[in-house]
Amino acid sequence: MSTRTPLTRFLIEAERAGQINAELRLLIEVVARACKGISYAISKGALGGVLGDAGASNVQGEAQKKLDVLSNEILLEANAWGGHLAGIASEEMDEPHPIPDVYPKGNFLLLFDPLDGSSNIDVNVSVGTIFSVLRCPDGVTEPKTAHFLQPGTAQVAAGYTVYGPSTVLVLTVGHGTHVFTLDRETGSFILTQRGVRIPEDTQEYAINASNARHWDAPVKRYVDDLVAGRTGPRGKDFNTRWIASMVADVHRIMSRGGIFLYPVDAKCRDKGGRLRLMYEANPMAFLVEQAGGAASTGHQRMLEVQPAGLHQRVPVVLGSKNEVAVFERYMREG
Ligand code: AFP
Repeated sequence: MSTRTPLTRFLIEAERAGQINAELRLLIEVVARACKGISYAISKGALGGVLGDAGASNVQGEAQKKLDVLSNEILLEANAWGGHLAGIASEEMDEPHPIPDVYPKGNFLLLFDPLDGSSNIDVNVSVGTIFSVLRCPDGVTEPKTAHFLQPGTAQVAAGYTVYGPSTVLVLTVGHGTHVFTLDRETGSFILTQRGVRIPEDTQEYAINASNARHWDAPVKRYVDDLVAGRTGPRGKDFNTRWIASMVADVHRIMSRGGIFLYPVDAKCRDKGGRLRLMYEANPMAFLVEQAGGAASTGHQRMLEVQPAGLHQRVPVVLGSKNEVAVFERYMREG
């Protein structure tokens, strides 16, 4: 008998264990199937006519790539008819997307960044999809923005899919973080790691160092001490990586530890930060905490931030929990 555990079996066993209900199981299956479609579209590269700019901008004022638009459409179409959702929010859409009246409504809200890291697509570097699932408030059938503005602690599921050398889905339903690898021969996501544990300490950090002149003093001091290595107050050498695809940088941390930082700086202060709370920071924070790591704004646990806007940005630090605590100490010391 096969010892391989496909995603479907994993989710049925989670339902039997009372961790999820049938509607949430269907939701996750549908999102995973949509991610397979995105993976296949991306893998065509220049042969698929899907590279380059779409010729429009999103709510963030950022130029949309063709694959941003296509990924968003794949996720919207896949989730419209299943009856598991009351509403959808996306980085690519200003307002929440209603479920068409011709379809039944469900009890969940789905939020996603359909293609994170899209500035890397045209140079064939890993990109990904990030998603977050919330409960729709009781009695609400036409959810408005306010109904989505729940803190990260309210998430019932979160995940990302990295479209890299292999396509990997990383998922939590609140009982650990688990890794599934796409078997392209069968089209199934197969469980390849049950119960990720992020090492509590690290010697690897991820930050965009070109922003150094814009950093606040505590951030500058923290990074300078990392660079000083064993000759400085940290007493050990550090290595650095910056892929500029959050999903890829976070997946490295899931795989071997590390700390990821996108602090607020003079360049992005007026926006509140670079990364978005609802569909980037919160799902990643849920996944990282469920894997034994930590995620914060530098001052506050990420999952406890009370959202004020659907596309709100926040400073982000996450990863190996002892290193996140060291960064937070630098921030307290000023
Ligand atoms: P894009 O989706 O516009 O490529 O942005 C990716 C991202 O939101 C996140 O995935 C990266 O960690 C971060 O931005 C990279 O930001 P910089 O381009 O400022 O390094």
